[in-house]
Amino acid sequence: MFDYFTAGESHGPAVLAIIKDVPSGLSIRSEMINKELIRRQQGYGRGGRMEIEEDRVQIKSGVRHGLTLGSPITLIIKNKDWQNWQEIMSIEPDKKKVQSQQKNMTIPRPGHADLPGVLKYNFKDIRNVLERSSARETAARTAVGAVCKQFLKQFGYDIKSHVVQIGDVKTANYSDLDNDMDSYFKRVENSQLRCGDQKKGKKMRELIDRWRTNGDSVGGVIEILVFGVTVGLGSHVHWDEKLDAKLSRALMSIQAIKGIEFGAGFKMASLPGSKVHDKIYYQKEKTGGRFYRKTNRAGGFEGGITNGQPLIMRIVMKPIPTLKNPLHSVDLDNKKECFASKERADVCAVPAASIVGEGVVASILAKAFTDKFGGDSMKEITNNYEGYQRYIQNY
Ligand code: EPS
Repeated sequence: MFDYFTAGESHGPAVLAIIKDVPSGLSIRSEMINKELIRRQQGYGRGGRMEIEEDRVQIKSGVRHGLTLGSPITLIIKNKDWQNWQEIMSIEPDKKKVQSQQKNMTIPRPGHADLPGVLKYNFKDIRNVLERSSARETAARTAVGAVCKQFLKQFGYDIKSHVVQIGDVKTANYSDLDNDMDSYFKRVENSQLRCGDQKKGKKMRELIDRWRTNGDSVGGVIEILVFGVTVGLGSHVHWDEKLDAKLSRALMSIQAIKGIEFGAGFKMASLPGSKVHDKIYYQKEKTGGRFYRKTNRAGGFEGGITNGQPLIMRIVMKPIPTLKNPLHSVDLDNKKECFASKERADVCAVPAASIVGEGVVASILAKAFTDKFGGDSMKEITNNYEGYQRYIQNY
């Protein structure tokens, strides 16, 4: 369940997604998907495009009277900018020869899919690659993520994210925070940087403004957290069933993401085992016993299986490759050295990617959850889940 694919070009008529199997009886509203789309559009550092777009979903199948039917769900988000690109991006043959009047894009941007894309697909115009490699596609993934979040919410899962680094400005990771978490994450939601530390957020904003003035771009680090996770999702039995690996693959597929770490992450390399592994405790309660930990350096996984602790993941986003002050490149037409194409671009898309990351995590967890507790309807899944919870409590 919850397999999906996306389609659509950045300046084509729309981006869309089809989710293949969703259990029946899940309550879905356009507004809940729109809320996530709006969150994704709000981050600081975006370029002119975000002033044009006003992302709203159209649900075209799989939902009746607000409830899922178990049939594929089609989600469409129109590209408002299509108005300005109808001829260049025409689906019909180019009778007016607009394309021949427009120059092909022939100078690849270092760091972008441009050069490997044209070589692989035998294109002379880089636009044929960049339209699909564009991060516009993440609007569709965010919409899918909203459906998956709604599913997971029924079982008490809560996915949060915040920006912990922009350029060299760093703020505390979740494990180092001693704030009240509710008010911390309220501040994150009210911050255009998605940073819960106001002073650091101001510095991040100044940094983005500086790189904008310099015609450059800047990346950062996002932390994604999941609370309320059941013990036992994923498996140690097969390499491709390890859930931390599945999450890594999905998160690494977000445009411009170049690395991931869980829990204490790369810091583990410099610590002895005794300072890394989370000691196990047991508490006898009225409802049965409970294993627990006082630390969470594992980030919620042992052996590729969720261990009942919150999931903690951090992903690094490289600076956007489209630069106002472009880098050295080579023209595909004449092979002469020159500077890369200048396109309208974002300076920093880290806060926006933080929302995309939440959605991508939701899609993988919804799938893992139904792999374990699967059924055709919400009722059947709920029964399976509750039976397992009873078993765990009585273990
Ligand atoms: C993108 C380039 C920019 C971004 C775009 C991703 O678009 P444009 O080329 O139209 O200025 O704004 O992101 C989105 C449209 C979006 O919805 O996130 C790129 O090259 O990846």
